Amino acid sequence: MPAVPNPPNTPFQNKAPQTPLPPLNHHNGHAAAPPALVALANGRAHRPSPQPEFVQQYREDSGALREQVLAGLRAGQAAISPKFFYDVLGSRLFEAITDLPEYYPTRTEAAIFASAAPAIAARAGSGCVLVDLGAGNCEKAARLFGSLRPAQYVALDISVEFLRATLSSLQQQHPDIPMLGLGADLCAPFDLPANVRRGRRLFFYPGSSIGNFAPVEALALLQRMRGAAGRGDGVLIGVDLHKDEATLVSAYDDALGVTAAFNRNVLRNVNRIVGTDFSLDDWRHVASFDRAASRIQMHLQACRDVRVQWQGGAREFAAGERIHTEDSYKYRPEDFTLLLEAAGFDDPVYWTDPSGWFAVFHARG
Ligand code: AVI
Repeated sequence: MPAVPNPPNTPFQNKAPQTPLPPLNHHNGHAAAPPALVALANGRAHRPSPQPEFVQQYREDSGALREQVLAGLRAGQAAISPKFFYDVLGSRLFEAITDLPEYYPTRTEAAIFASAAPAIAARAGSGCVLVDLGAGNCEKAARLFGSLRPAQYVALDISVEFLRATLSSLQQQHPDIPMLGLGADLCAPFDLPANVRRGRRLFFYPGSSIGNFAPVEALALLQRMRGAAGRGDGVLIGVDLHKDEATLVSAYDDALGVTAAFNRNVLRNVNRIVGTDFSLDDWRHVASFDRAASRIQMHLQACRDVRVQWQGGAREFAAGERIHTEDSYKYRPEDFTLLLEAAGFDDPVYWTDPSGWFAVFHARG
């Protein structure tokens, strides 16, 4: 896919004058110099603030997206891919989920990063190119900047539009770290553009997003990371661990109903994308734990007989029938270790919390 880089930064951006000029003053018999010139000459020039670069590699094919949704709706077991959760409202609802008392993964992972940061930096080494594959609001990576001191921060999302505001304000807080927003699809082979600096790379995939892939797909994703990683590179991945069923189910079926809203919102997004006529009142949120597969499953269940129509088609759902919307796999540490090794990574280690609910893995390329 062709890269569409933003206009590059101007060559003089961020550069201080190379030879300091003698200080100017206003009492030398000449007319007073303009303040900006005085400031420049005194080495106090107002520098333009650094800006992140943005590259959009992924090109959305709206026809293919529509076909993908309709194929899922027509299937025997109807399904909608979890990628359709994340429209603007869905992304906000997800952020709200991460604040819920029942949703332990985000705060548990943050506590692990906080306590293990020196050990992570000791293994991964500072001064790497930090490639954040699950950037979202970039908060998790930003908390590691102090210990990792990255030579460049690359934030990846399907659309750079989701990254623009966050990355621009992060860049103001960390003017010394060059930043790149990359619009790319994790499910396609990694083809990092030339804007990603050479040097040791650390692929960062926090938040247990790897759990939203079935294990064979997770293996394929890890293999893509391995393919992009050279000697000395590494991966740092957040993984939600297997635990008691009640804790797991309440994390995905909270008392306030935020996860239910997040799940049902996918129907609004599908109505927008393919022109279906889902009525949200007809559907209720269901979260259950499939012990054999070690995964939380989310469904939308029809509250009554429902007919859903779109241009050129329709589907009847009987009361109680379900649409599958998400799996969230929960690993045992030894199983995720095997997955990393099967993908070709070496020397995997992990850090966990005192309850053993979540793990952060590091492995070498
Ligand atoms: C993004 N992902 C890791 C979340 C999870 O826990 O599987 C998505 C989510 N779905 C419901 N709550 C959170």
